[in-house]
Amino acid sequence: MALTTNKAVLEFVDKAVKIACPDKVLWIDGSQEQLDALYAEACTTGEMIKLNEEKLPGCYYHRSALNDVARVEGRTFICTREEKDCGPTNNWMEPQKAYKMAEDILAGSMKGRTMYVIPFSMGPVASNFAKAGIEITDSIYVVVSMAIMTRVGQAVLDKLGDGTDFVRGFHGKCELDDEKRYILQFPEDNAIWSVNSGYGGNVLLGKKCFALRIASFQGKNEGWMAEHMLILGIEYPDGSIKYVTGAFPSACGKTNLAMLIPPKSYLEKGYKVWTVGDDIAWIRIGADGRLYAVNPEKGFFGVAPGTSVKSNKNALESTRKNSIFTNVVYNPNDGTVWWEGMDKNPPTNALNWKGEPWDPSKGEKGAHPNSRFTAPAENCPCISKFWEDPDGVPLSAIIFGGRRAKTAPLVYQARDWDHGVFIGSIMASETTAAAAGAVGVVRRDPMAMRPFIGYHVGDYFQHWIDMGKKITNKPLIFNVNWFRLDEEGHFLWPGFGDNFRVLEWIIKRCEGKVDARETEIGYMPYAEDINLEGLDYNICEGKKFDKTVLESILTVDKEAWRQDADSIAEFYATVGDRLPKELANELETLKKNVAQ
Ligand code: OXD
Ligand code: MN
Repeated sequence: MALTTNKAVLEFVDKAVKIACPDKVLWIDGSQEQLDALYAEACTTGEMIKLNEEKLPGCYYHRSALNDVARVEGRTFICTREEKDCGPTNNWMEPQKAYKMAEDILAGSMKGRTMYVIPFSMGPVASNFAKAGIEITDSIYVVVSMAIMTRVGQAVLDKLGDGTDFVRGFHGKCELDDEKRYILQFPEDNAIWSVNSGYGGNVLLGKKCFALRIASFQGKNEGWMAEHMLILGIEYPDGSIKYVTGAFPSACGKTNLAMLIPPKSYLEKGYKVWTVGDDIAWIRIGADGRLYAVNPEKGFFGVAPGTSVKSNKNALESTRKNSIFTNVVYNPNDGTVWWEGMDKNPPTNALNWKGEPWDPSKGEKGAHPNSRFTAPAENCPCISKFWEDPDGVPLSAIIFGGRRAKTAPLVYQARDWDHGVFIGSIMASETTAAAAGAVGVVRRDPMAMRPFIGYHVGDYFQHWIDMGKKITNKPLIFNVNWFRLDEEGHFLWPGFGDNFRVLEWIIKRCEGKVDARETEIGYMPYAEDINLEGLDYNICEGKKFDKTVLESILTVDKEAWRQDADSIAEFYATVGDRLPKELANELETLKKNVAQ
């Protein structure tokens, strides 16, 4: 039975029913009873496997199709009416053509299946930041995952009332045909259609599709920002807490930073880090002219491999109950899961992510490199008590980061807002030997949003510049780079928990408690102002981290920056004439500053 009388919602569902022809329609009310029944059903069909109730209470295992293990950027489209509005970082498809194509693919595809209607909210339901969505799907995996990642059920419909401001998400597994897989965003219609996939990033429509692609467009029109950012709070021994957001390209340790455990010397003094969000921040200007951030999600959809007690104890502990594991190793003997990097004891007689018998001694990986956990944020030992605050948390700083072997120093601070936007716009990662392809190739990933900006990248930059004019009490903007290498390829900075030492300097800057030197690229710390107390890090055999090494990663290599300026100019040329003049000016300033 429908859970609402909202005409727009009912019309949307009716239309989907007419297209996909399900046998049955089930509205998701958000009750545990209903979710338990769906888990039980998924276990009878083999879609999910119940894990060991004692070791992993309330946890389930799921395998995706072998051809369906990651987001598909090449098959993701922004369907604006005008091609020129989608910009050079997105694929474009004309909306009517896209709807027709997806409709043909979905036609009759739910015959013999149940259609689930999921009312969901991005952001705490009562918050002014929150936005409603309806996701239609024929996948129980999607329903139960959405119930972890978002707020679902009756409360969302109650808040929506007769309103029409909701995102219309239509997902169908269809045949899981990767040749006909499409992730279609219609920002001008508040709509998302996703077909032929069952992989989280493509089908949990609240996440990348809504909370970033659609929401970034909504934010531009409504005067707020949807960003690919973690949110964390740093608590001082006196109990005061300062909040920062951080944007990092993938494989830069974003989840680790969001859940960082400070070094022992800080813990002993009473410092703590609190997680508000690990992936997405919705940011608005508060009545006091400061920026406030809300995590629109309710769970973590994290990469499993590499997550261990050592690398991220808090993330691992978040997955110990009421979580779903996808494409990791499954041990049918005791109903547990495992992945590379969890510990040094892979199970014997277990099954790999494809469901095949797996022998760890043969060297083949058991978990897919993009295997995931879907875990409730409330499980996280360091979850902030303000993580569901409807007003969000006030931001002291915005941190951009990248993976650069040489050019970018450990940390530097923007001169002002526009310079900070410039720093975000030129964010980049260099490919490492671990990834396929050439080593050291710079990939520009502005604000870590390249695959997630739901409109023209030039207009997105302009929105950042325009927001700066409205924020009377601006956060400071910083860039960090944990990944400086020596000539032999060793990491010069210890990273992980020791990144707290840099966070401390950042907060001190925000509070005006520490000086900095002005350099060609912005403000940089005096080496003595980064606290190295208790730091014991071997860069490699015979080479220890010390103040001299720190000084070496706090310098500006003008030659490297000259080359970078050329590469930025190339990137900016692709943005075209919608590049804000403020950013073009910043590039000119950089060129001048690093000229001979
Ligand atoms: C993610 C991503 O899964 O950024 O969070 O790809
Ligand atoms: Mn992400």
